[in-house]
Amino acid sequence: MERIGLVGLPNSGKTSLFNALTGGSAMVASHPFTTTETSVGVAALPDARLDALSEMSRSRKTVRAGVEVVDIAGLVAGSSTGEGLGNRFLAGIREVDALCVVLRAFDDPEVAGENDPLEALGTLELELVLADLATVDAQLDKRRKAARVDKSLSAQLESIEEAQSVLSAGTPLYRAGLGPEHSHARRELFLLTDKPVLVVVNLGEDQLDKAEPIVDGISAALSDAPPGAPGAPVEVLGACVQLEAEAAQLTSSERLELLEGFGLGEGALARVARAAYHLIGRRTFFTTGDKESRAWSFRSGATAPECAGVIHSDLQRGFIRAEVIHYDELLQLGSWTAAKSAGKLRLEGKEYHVADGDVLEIRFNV
Ligand SMILES: Nc1nc2c(ncn2[C@@H]2O[C@H](COP(=O)(O)OP(=O)(O)OP(=O)(O)O)[C@@H](O)[C@H]2O)c(=O)[nH]1
Ligand SMILES: [Mg+2]
Repeated sequence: MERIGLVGLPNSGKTSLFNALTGGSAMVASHPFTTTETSVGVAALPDARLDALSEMSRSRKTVRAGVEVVDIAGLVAGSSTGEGLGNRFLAGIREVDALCVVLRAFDDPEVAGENDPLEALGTLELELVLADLATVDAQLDKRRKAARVDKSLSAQLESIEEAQSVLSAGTPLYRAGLGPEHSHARRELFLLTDKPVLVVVNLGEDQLDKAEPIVDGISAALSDAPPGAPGAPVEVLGACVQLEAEAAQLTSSERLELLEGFGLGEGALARVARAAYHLIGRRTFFTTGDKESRAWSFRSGATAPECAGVIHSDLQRGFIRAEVIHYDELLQLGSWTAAKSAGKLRLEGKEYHVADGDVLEIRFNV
């Protein structure tokens, strides 16, 4: 399964965010480099659609989809050449499919380090760019020679050269809007900035009323792409990680009360988890019945048999067809039986591409 990795300077609140998202208990401390080994956890994905289905079916159990999150060691200036925990950081980040950059904005004299999120972004991006540039430079000569002999390698060479010119200008590849087909050609280089990115600005409680200008400032800096680049916008979310972490320990009604007291609605964790889930290309389909209602995670673009295989390999092997209805239509009709008698269940075969929000029942035979 795809994973999103938390990346940031020491003491930016990565592990606090990791624990809050995953219900984990990895060590959090006010000194830098508290995290030395990566930890992996699953963040459950709040989903109002699932809650509504579960209520409709009076399900005894409700099972959420999840997104795998990796807590990575902190990065400092010079990490690309081995400062701090440089190598460990680089290894951790190479293994994930998307990055969640955590920038510290909160001010706390007890916690070592700076709280200028823009400067932190600059430091992080520079290290990532330098590490990528070193990788690209080490490969280019060899690949140019190879492409002279084997012309089929020239498209790949071109996209690596393109990456070099972007990186040489100090721009991370995720900002350059190069398109997924180029990224595919560069995949075997495992470049750090060739992954989709989401930014979380870790705000202090005292900053919640001025969160917008802080978050907007980071968004503006990130949209500063090279001229002409389509540049997919990077999503930036503000969160008071400490407050959210405390709230995550409470029962759901107490949590809502606390967060609403701060004007935070359902809280930022749900938004972070959802943004991460979408960033790594995950989508959700549902199954619902009196036993359980469940959200299943699938890769965007998957077919009905592939989705059946997410439930159980037998269902994929023996797939005959799927009965499908979109969740909102089902909710309107009020029950699976009602949908069936109204003739609203579509029968879909092996070629059907499942849509986010579809409710499925698989017919199979093994
Ligand atoms: N005041 C305040 N402190 C926070 C907040 N988030 C985290 N902290 C504190 O900052 C310190 C560092 O938090 P961690 O979650 O360990 O940070 P980290 O980024 O994982 O740090 P390393 O693993 O050392 O790279 C801890 O003392 C936290 O309690 C916040 O929103 N407000
Ligand atoms: Mg940590």
